[in-house]
Amino acid sequence: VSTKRSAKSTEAASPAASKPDRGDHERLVTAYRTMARIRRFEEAVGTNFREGNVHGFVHTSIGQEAVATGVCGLLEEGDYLTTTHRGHGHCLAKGADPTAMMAELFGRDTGSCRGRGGSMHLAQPELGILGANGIVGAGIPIAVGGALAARAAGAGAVVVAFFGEGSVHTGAFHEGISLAVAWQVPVLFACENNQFAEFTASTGSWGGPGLVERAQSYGLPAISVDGNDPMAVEDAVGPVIEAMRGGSGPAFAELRTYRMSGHYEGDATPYRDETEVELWRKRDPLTLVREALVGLQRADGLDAIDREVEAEIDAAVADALAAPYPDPSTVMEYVRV
Ligand SMILES: Cc1ncc(C[n+]2csc(CCOP(=O)(O)OP(=O)(O)O)c2C)c(N)n1
Repeated sequence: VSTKRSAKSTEAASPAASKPDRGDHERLVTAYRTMARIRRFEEAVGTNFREGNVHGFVHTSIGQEAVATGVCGLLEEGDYLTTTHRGHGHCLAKGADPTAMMAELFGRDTGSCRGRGGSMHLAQPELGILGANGIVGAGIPIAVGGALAARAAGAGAVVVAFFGEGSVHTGAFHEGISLAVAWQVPVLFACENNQFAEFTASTGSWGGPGLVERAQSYGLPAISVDGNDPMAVEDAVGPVIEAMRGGSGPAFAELRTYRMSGHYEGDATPYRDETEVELWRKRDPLTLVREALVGLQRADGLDAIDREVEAEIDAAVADALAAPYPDPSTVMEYVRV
């Protein structure tokens, strides 16, 4: 790629971008801890990919932690989610155990899918995690099916379909959102707009109006939120989820964020503009929450949280490294033929 393509996002420099300065400090600390766990997990995944411990392609969500944290913080145990090839943060924020997840990425027998799935096929149905997915858009119809089942069960559960803005070009998005509106099932279409789909800036990759207008054209309510501010995400998405629990139909939320990682580990990102990256770095979700707590004079516990999280993830890596690979004789287990 010879010409750097800018995502032309104005969010980073925009005075309208929200700052996480609302709410009490406990909400901020809780969000900080969840985001720090995701950040540290993703950093460890990157290191271990380079060291050859993580197999296959791996996509991290560094910079996007406030989306997973804000949305999943609103979910209850009985709620469900589907996610994508970039789903580690969503799974952790929904309650997945980092030790079982790390072992899964390392292909070990102690992994959450016994080492069969890896990063792009993480799933823990017992936690409501219906699955990551290597096929762009493919989690969306699964979420709609989950929402149909949830409504039939009658317990007020909701389903969140996480997907990137690149997925709105797929037939699965069109089919899934159309059917959800027709059936009026409780699914939140959570579109994580991280400004890029692989190596293509999102701006200019569609000719029509924005994501919200596109979603509204299907006949469902749609909002757009600062996805680098976990409090803004909670405040905006909370009432939407509550309405769905009360029986309202599906809804769409664009969460505006920025992928600080490459598309996959090892992507040197020659296609993007460094000035833009630097602007977004100033709006790093962890930095924003730390600054908000400093402003409230309540940041004293954050370094201890960092140390706890680091120890937890280091232990997860050590555990994964020590765990056995699945025995070759079990290769046909869990496979339907
Ligand atoms: C159906 C399908 N088409 C193409 C691909 C190749 N592919 C993998 S990730 C990706 C970009 C996805 O962008 P987006 O949905 O915005 O998610 P992000 O990577 O930004 O999180 C593409 C095109 C695929 N995996 N599946």
